Amino acid sequence: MRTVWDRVRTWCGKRASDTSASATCALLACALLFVSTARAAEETVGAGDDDRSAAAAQLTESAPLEVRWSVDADSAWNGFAHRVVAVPDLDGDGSPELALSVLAERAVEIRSGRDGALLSRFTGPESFGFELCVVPGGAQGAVALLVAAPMAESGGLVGGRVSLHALPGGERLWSRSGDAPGDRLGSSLALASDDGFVRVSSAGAARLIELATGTDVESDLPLLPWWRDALPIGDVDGDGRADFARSASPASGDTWTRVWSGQAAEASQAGALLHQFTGEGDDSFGWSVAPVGDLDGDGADDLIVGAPGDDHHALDAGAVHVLSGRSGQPLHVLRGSLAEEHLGATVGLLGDINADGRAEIFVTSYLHDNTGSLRTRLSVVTLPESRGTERAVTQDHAPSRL
Ligand SMILES: [Ca+2]
Ligand SMILES: [Ca+2]
Ligand SMILES: [Ca+2]
Ligand SMILES: [Ca+2]
Repeated sequence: MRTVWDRVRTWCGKRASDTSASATCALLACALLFVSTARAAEETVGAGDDDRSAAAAQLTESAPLEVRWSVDADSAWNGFAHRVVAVPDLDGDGSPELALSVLAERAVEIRSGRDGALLSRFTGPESFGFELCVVPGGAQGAVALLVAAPMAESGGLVGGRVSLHALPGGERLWSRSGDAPGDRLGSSLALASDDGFVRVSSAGAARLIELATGTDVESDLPLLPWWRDALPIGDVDGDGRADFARSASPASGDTWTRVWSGQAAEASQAGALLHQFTGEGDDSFGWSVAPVGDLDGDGADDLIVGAPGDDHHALDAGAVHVLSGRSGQPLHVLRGSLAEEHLGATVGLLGDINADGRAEIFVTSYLHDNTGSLRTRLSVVTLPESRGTERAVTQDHAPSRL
């Protein structure tokens, strides 16, 4: 799939006259290159594991989409749903919510998981919402949201900023700026394996920050290629240790997602390669990946993979694959139906919003507005009837990628 990648560049071109949008575009370009570079390094590290790779799964189609609700971007190219993460219930209706960023508007929105209603919206500096990370006990035991703005300026310097916000209102609890020009603090975020800390990357190094106060515990930590781009995916082989997944760079033209045994935080000592899933043609399989809990009840966590360039029903209609973590076999496949719909550019588990035992996932797609521009649509979709049991929202849900 060339078009999503192209769209990022197209969007950047359209917004080139807008200084802030240009800065955001520069950041997007850097991030994509960063991912490409990291993954190129990973290819070398992981090459020896390929001998143990599983055969590419043969995917089969399942029932039609059951869309619970959808919300469309207010305008084209505004970066709506650049990042989306599930958040535990905030309004007491028993359903989890979603936090999402509208990147070009420097905004974060909290929306009801039940119906998509806007619960709150708060804004920040340039590139606010580039990364999001849910912190379950971040504000005196209440849920908080860590928001990265790696292109934020402070004192005339683009050092980046990371801030913690109480939910649902978004009140700022603390913020941290980068130390030097070009620092880009907040290029990536990941909760540390020890409770109460988050690992925050900047341009040249990473630091460990205490969530309660925002103060550094360690600084000048090395940027480990494995670490910074590995996605915790749950325990897919049932050995009690969290495993992790990575995908081919979107820019490489390759389409694969690999799953390794072991802790993401220890990814420099990666364990065995458990699965290698390969896409078809230019379907961009692996563009997005997320943990989804144990859907089929076999005691091992499963995963969800987006393929927004899937051409099964129409050119670049897109697809979402739900895969068994233990066997690697497909549990469900959801496909887009319209040309350039790009279903699956962002995917993740929301939870069970109507307590019927069937999981709801969130997924983005694109639709053409009446000017011919593309707007992002965020939808919550019920997975087809499964044999499995439902899990709570994954708290350490890592963001998927644009
Ligand atoms: Ca709720
Ligand atoms: Ca494991
Ligand atoms: Ca399972
Ligand atoms: Ca449900």
